Amino acid sequence: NGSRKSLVEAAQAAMSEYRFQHVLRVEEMAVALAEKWGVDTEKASVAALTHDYAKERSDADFLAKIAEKQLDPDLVNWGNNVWHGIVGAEMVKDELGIENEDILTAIRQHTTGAPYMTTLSQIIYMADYIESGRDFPGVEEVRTLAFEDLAASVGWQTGHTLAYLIEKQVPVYPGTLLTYNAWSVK
Ligand code: DGI
Ligand code: FE
Ligand code: FE
Ligand code: FE
Repeated sequence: NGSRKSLVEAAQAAMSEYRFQHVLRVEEMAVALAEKWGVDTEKASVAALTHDYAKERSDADFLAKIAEKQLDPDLVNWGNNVWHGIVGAEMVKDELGIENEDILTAIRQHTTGAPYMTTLSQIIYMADYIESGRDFPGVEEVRTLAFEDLAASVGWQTGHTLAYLIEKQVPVYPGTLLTYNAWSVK
């Protein structure tokens, strides 16, 4: 069930202490953003506590879930970074009993974003990026921006993530490109 204590325990059991501490910091930031932007803080807490639930699962687990749930067949061509949100949401649903589609969609979209994101989805996408343990050039500016213009902060993250992937010569998931086109300043 979805009580906070049970979700904290499920997250802790599913991942390293280092990642668990990241999850708790994402929850803190997501709740602060939810208060600022008038979103249900309990939904923000549940989505944050479960967003990386599947991050340490095996590739075989993800491939089995893609087949079981008949997800987009192209997903098999990607890897953990793309799977742990999109496919991981199915594990959160099936293993933790989270049925709320707003929460599941926010988990699905937390890495790649999407052309349309609810305020909850935008909050989880941003909280993951700007939680207090993150440190990269511009983090203070984008933290401030998320509390002033949430949509602009989504565009900021998407542009910087795309530039980072290209700089690293990492393949860009098509959904990430759709997010960039939708949220970059025209
Ligand atoms: O799970 P976290 O580390 O907290 O953060 P995340 O889920 O936002 O991102 C995980 C990784 O995914 C990060 O190193 C960047 C990478 N990523 C984001 N978009 C794409 C991507 N990797 C690929 N290959 N393609 C993408 O479009
Ligand atoms: Fe993640
Ligand atoms: Fe993220
Ligand atoms: Fe995360």
